[in-house]
Amino acid sequence: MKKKETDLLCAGVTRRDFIKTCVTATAMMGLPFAMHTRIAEAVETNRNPAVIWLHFQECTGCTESLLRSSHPTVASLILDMISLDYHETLMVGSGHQAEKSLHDSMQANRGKYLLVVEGAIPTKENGIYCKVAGKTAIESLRHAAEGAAAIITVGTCAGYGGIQSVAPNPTGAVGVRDIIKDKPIINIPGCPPNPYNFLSTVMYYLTFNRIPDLDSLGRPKFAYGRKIHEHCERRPHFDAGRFAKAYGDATHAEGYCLYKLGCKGPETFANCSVQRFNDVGAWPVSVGHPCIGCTEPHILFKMPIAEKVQIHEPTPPDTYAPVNLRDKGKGADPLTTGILGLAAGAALGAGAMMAKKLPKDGPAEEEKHEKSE
Ligand code: FSX
Ligand code: SF4
Ligand code: F3S
Repeated sequence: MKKKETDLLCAGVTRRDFIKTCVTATAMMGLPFAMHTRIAEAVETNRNPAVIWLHFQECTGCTESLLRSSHPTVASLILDMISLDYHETLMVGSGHQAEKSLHDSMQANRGKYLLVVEGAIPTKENGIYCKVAGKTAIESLRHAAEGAAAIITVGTCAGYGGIQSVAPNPTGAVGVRDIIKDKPIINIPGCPPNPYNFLSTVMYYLTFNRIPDLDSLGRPKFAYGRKIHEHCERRPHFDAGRFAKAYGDATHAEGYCLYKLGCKGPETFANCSVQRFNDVGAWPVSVGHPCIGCTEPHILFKMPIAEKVQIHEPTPPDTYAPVNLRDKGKGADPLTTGILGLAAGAALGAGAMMAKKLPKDGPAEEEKHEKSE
């Protein structure tokens, strides 16, 4: 048995759970099913990258949901895939001992470690509103970013400022990308984000040794490339004009669309309606709460929950056959794509269906190569 596999089993992750998680992550990344073996291999023989995890202005919900959730496999895998050298919430050491771990890891792994950041960074009054070990958040971030290979922000606070940055933004809170300009930054927004999005991003990095394709807000396209409105189970009600009118009334109990209660799904890019949370298939809309746009910096806490969002670019539900309007006349006709869509739907499982949700620009070179094999 390979050493890494032993480690995983010791960490309470069965071989079956491990492969299942790799399959889920493979589907989430929009990669062909067969790639899950390469991902499993990369994790098992991984470089065990050193990770430094900093916390600034936040509620710590991101770490809580990542590591103390009902996802024992996800939590164990995250902790086992990486060498977590510094994490203020989890580490046993404190004071000078903790600072020494941070310093030693940055020295030993210079240029190679991953820096994970949770929480916004206050910039007003020279950053005095958030200090750890006598250093402001800006100082700690700049110092840790210097030797990092890449930075992953976890949560909308670290990505874009989050709740702290809501007007009048008394502390001048901003996201990492407003301060660090010379390092690759991957944003995994959400308040909190789905643990699988973080897990899949790390797995992608370990497998391909590069960061995934990102959208204009620095989010991996495989997880944030589609609006949740496209896969929402209440979408047929939206299309039929059936809307919940009040919490707890008959229309709400019937499961009607939550748009008129303020659902931001039509303008929110995320995979919640597909990936869901807590291994029980739940997500905000499924339990009757409108999406509050927690992955969108211009929506989360910037728009009242009950306010209806303007729909700028209506997108069809995912169940319709794809029709490429821009290339009208060049591709297959809608009837053909409809029949192909039905055949594909019958042939593929839910995981494989995710594989067609590739970024608009198509797969990266390695992925194309994998597909042609
Ligand atoms: Fe923010 Fe995360 Fe929301 Fe809380 O670390 S994204 S307030 S869930 O904790 O940063
Ligand atoms: Fe679902 Fe919200 Fe879209 Fe309605 S508006 S279909 S509840 S995502
Ligand atoms: Fe956030 Fe909306 Fe998903 S509130 S968790 S993006 S459903």
